[in-house]
Amino acid sequence: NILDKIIIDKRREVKLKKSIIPVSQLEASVLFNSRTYSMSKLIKNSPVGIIAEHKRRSPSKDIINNNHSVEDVVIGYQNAGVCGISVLTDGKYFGGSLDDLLLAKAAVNIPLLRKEFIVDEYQILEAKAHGADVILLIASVLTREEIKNLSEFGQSLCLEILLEVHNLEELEKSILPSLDMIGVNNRNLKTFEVNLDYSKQLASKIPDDFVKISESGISSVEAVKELQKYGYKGFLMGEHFMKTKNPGAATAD
Ligand code: IGP
Repeated sequence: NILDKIIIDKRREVKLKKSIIPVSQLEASVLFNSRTYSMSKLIKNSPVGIIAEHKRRSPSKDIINNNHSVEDVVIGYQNAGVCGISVLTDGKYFGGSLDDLLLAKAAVNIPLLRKEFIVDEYQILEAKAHGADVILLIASVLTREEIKNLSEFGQSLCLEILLEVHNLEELEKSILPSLDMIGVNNRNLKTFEVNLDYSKQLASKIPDDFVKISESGISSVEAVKELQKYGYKGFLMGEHFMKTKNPGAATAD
């Protein structure tokens, strides 16, 4: 399946990067206590916590939007009043880059999530060095031990952690105090099947200490309202905005 392929590529990518820019050098470019924005607090205090995503393409949909500059998209999102922005930094499968994250950081002053397949602390240092406030950890590709180590490392850099799950087994193995938000991905990353029922089914199993996020396949106000009934405070939406002519304006609706 595609996810296994992505992870193999990621491990290779990190290894290569480490041989070019060693950890010590990357560490030197990180401002360890630089200011971060709390996405979880903004979402908790918002009536509708939208996290809008910058996504050019995806393995399931191919090209979604290739016409806009990152700056235009993220400024549009910020003007629309979203609680945070997710920036895809994977190049091969999603057409993103760490430069996109840096450009977003320079353009807006709301929380940014590095949307990446994180398998190594190195990528967390990169996230910090490029202006991220939040990192994503995907439970299906990490062991409990890895989730613990990576999330604690992220928090030590003042980053918040969004942990993504897709089923009960992943959720149960992942519950740790070092997480800030738990997201249920409505898309199965192995088959690309999308169903909001995944969020509905898992909602009651997520402890209340974590801000609940529903991710993927959300495209209407009705869907958001329905998911709110299950306790979801945050909604990660990409394609619905990106496929329009003006992603920021679509978000304002
Ligand atoms: C956004 P959508 O269906 O609104 O474009 O989904 C986001 O949830 C999705 O891009 C995503 C994702 C991921 C991408 C969720 N988890 C992990 C890459 C890796």
